[in-house]
Amino acid sequence: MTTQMTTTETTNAANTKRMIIGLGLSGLSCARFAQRQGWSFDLCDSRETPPGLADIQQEFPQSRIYCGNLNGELLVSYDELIVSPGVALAEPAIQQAIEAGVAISGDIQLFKEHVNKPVIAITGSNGKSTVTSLVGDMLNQCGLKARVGGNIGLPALDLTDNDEADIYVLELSSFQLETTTNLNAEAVTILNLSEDHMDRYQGMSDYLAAKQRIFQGAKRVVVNSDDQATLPDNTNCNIAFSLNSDGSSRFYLKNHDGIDYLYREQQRLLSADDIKIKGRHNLANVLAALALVDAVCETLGIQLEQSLPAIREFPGLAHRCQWVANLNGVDCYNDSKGTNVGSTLAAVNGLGTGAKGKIWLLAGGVDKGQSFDELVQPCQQYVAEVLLYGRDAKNIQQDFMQDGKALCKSHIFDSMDQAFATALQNAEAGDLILLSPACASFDQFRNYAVRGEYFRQLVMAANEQASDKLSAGTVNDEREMNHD
Ligand code: UMA
Ligand code: ADP
Repeated sequence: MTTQMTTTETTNAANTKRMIIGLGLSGLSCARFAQRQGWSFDLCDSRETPPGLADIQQEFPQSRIYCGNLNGELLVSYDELIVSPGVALAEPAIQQAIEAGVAISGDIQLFKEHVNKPVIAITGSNGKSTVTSLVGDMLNQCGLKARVGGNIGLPALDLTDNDEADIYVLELSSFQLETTTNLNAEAVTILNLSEDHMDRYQGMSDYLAAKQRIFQGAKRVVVNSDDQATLPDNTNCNIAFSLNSDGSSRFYLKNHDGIDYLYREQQRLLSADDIKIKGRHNLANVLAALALVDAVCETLGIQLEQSLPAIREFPGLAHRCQWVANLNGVDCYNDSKGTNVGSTLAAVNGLGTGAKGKIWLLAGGVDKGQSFDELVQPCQQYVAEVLLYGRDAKNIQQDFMQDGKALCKSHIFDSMDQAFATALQNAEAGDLILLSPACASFDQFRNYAVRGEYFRQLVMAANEQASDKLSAGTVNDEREMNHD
């Protein structure tokens, strides 16, 4: 069934009968917003006992709360459904309501209708959080008050509790965009497109169609010249960025005497060596951030040059190709946020290029319906062995086979612990151990951050053992020396 996306601009009428679907972060931010507006509303969640239910009942005593399977008959009795991103519009009960003419909305729709400050909106398959945070830092560096939220973890509506912002920077997922109409943002971008969430979409064109809703009413569109899928149909007001210097993009990378520099047209802005976040994918992220800030300079009365110190200082976000420790010459990286093939490709290529040794890649979890074929070539080039664990490890291994032959070396383990122990046993000085699962985490962990922290602790425990051994060795050596 194709999801019907008949989202409408909502009415702000206090007497509209509203149902907020989903009791996660977004649903609760919508409920708090609705309460601040003095609207009446009910709440529901498809889970029998959503987390924190008792507290939610206490916080919203005026609302009826329905838990368990969504009920179409109930939903058609409302004027508007405010649907959380984790709930698919394809749910039969929601489709029944849409067919009956019930309006569909979401937290970003409410946000856009309430806020009248400029908005920068960022989507894409990978790099959203990195670019969103960096753009926020760059604007703050220019002396503005930029507030950052959305899919990055802080619901957009939670930013509206006071009105101090000069500009909002929002990370938006395809799920959020499905319920957003005419965002009318000052500047928007689809950073890149690769397979993700194929369990929620019928294919890439369905997934892209959701992302393209970000273009609706946008004043400026930042496009990635290296990824044609990011271009809107109307190309009038685009600002392009590219990792190539073929002259077609306003922001680009160019090499002089072995050093990459970032340019705006003829102006050299900064050197790649000045940027702390590593890998070519991160240079693309910085170019995108520069283009987005450039797009709002005139409106906000700032100069792009003012923002550059924030780029030099940006340390990167946790769980994204984050260095953890060096264990006897083996660097360990936590890229737990690598939850799809595109991000793991970027991590393997980014860390593999220039590495002295090979990568021991820990991957696996819940595969979200994607194909892992694209990983074969970079794994052949840079990876010693792919150490697989988690629910869909077998699916990944199957994609690494052709006519019964393994295209790259892989092994399935019962747990991440075992995979890590094997990597550690076999890695030689100069090699890397990289957790970049290419999968979602929720078969074994609460979320990617918990998974990344678990990996970090495995590394730190191994680090302590190694230094205990070292100091035991030192003591023994000293004893032996004394004895002598
Ligand atoms: N759920 C149900 N039934 C319901 C409601 C939720 O089973 O009735 C389940 C969902 O399937 C999901 C979980 O509960 O597994 C959370 O869903 P939610 O819609 O309540 O999620 P929120 O807590 O509101 O968090 C959402 C985003 N989560 C999703 O889109 C799944 C968060 O992005 C985002 O930070 C937050 O809003 C604030 O805007 C997370 C994410 O994984 C990090 N996003 C995806 C991604 O980045 O790939 C899109
Ligand atoms: P998102 O918010 O889109 O998930 P993040 O900035 O959190 O993006 O990064 C998620 C994962 O994608 C990390 O593993 C990171 O290393 C990788 N990544 C970041 N930027 C890019 C990019 N431009 N292209 C491909 N992968 C990227």
